Amino acid sequence: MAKIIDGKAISANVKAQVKEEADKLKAQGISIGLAVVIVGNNPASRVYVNNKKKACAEVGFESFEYALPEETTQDELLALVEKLNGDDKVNGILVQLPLPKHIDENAVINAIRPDKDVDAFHPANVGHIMIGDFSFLPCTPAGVMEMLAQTGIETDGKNCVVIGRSNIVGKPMAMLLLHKNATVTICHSHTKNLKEICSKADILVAAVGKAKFVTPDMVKEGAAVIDVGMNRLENGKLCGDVDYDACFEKAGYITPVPGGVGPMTIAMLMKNTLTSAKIKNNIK
Ligand code: L34
Repeated sequence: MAKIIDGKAISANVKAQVKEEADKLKAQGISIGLAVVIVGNNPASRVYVNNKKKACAEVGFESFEYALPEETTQDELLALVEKLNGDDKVNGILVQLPLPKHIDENAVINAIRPDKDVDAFHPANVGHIMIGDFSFLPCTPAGVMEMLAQTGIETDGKNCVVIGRSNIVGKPMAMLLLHKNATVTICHSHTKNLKEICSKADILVAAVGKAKFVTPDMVKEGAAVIDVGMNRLENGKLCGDVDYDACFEKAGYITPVPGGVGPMTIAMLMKNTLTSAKIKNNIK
């Protein structure tokens, strides 16, 4: 029977640490600000952005929301990013993805100043991560690593399988596990023998975007099963990429959805914003 990894509790620990440090900075007259940009009316993005603003309030950051209409042009969005790049009150800039189809996401990501890129999506930061010399880690994979660490799940020498190869989760997730001495396999839609590969994983990370994709035959007895999926079922319920109920008996550890990786993503965003402010003010 699996032990549930409580993302809410672990994210609360991370946010408490961030708040403690933010309070120290405040005492020195340094305030910390995060700009959150949302374009269009994606209801899921709205929820996530609201959760980010709420977290800012919890840790004592200022948040500046820019909610732009669906019809916003790429040039208008780039102009806003440019303005935020130069705004001294803004330590971190987050442009919530996905963006409307007429906007080139890469063009927007490339426009964010790397030292304010608290998502760590800019190619300069991606490169730093690849080398292992970084200030920011992408929030979701960093959140997964924090969950593993706080739960006492060893990565050194372990077989880790990541399902999904997105720039936001799959690829950086694999790299962070590699930095912690795991043997890492990345699976994707063209992978042959997916079940066989997954069922050898000590740590299985699902980031596919398909509800209940991971079934018990893909899970090794006692494995840690980390669910990055955030799928909305027709009944409006949230569901991860893992068939949670079916895998519960076989897994050693499992993350729920909601209350698993989602809150961790937000806690790590707070940590990155703090880091950005510390770097700017030469605080170690
Ligand atoms: N730029 N875009 C940018 N940065 C990110 O880090 C994200 N991501 C992903 C989507 N687009 C992004 C997020 O913020 C996914 N994501 C995210 C953040 C928070 C939550 C889920 C996804 C979250 O709060 N999840 C809650 C449930 C929320 C609900 O009720 O819908 C949970 O408990 O899992």
